[in-house]
Amino acid sequence: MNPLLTGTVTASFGRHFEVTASADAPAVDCVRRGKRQDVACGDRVEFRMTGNGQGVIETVAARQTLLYRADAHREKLLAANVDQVLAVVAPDPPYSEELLTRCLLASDAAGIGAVIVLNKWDLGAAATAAAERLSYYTDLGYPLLRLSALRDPSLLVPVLHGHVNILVGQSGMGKSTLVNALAPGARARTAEISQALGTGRHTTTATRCYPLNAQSVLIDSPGLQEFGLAYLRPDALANYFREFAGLVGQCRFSDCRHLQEPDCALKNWAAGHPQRELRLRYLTTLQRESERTRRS
Ligand SMILES: Nc1nc2c(ncn2[C@@H]2O[C@H](COP(=O)(O)OP(=O)(O)OP(=O)(O)O)[C@@H](O)[C@H]2O)c(=O)[nH]1
Ligand SMILES: [Mg+2]
Ligand SMILES: [Zn+2]
Repeated sequence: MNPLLTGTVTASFGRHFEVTASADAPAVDCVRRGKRQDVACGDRVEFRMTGNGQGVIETVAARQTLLYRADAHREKLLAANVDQVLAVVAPDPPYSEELLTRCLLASDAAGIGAVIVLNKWDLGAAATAAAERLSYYTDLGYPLLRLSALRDPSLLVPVLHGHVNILVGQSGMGKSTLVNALAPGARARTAEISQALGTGRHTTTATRCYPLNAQSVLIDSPGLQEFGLAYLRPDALANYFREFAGLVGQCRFSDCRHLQEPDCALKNWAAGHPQRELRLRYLTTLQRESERTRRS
């Protein structure tokens, strides 16, 4: 049997992984031993070369962080050992505030710092309107960067420095365009949204690490349409909504689900404020999803 080697997963294509042993070694195309689905881009692994110049991943090292999503049926790992999430949104195509909320919750739950990147700042009034709505999130403490990947992404350079960063967001937000603008030598495929959606496929199909410099990495990921958080317990969810966390113990009923109960501190606080009410609806939607998963 070939010897065990150590390396880092530098790209993940569903069931195939690119493993890189060192900066000057060629990446090895690996599969996971036993077809287990427990490997993510950014994982440190032990692998063996197999006869045909390919490899098999034998073990996955303990992780510092894991960003993942899960619905009732399965888990999807986004990336391991990342320490900063860039939640990328844009005015066109319009971003989903619910998806953004879910992405921020996943980051908070994983103990990973999140920054909101409003891309396509060159789009004028629509971009300004998006920034106004996003001020709700800056009030919660999430940093917001407004920039144009096409014109000038340099605001991101100091933010990325010293971190393992992942770009997360819907298709068409400009994640790969940012990679191409920021990572030396990167040539990630990008496409018009009409093209991407017209074929029913997202432009980026793999999660891939791009080195920025000796201290920093930028990971590109395929556009998301949904972000299941079934792993967050129903009664713990409110604690991940930064504006609701401090109100949780103040409802009249200690087991309040913040739906129809009287004297609900969350509902009272949100009443008459559309964006707060929207966030409360996301919370109750997530609670229902999580409860359903636990019953099934
Ligand atoms: N006007 C404008 N268009 C941009 C900007 N950044 C990206 N785009 C365009 O948006 C489209 C989508 O960009 P991509 O980088 O492919 O988007 P993506 O987020 O990687 O999409 P997926 O890989 O499908 O998840 C392309 O046509 C880009 O040229 C920007 O700052 N301003
Ligand atoms: Mg892309
Ligand atoms: Zn309540």
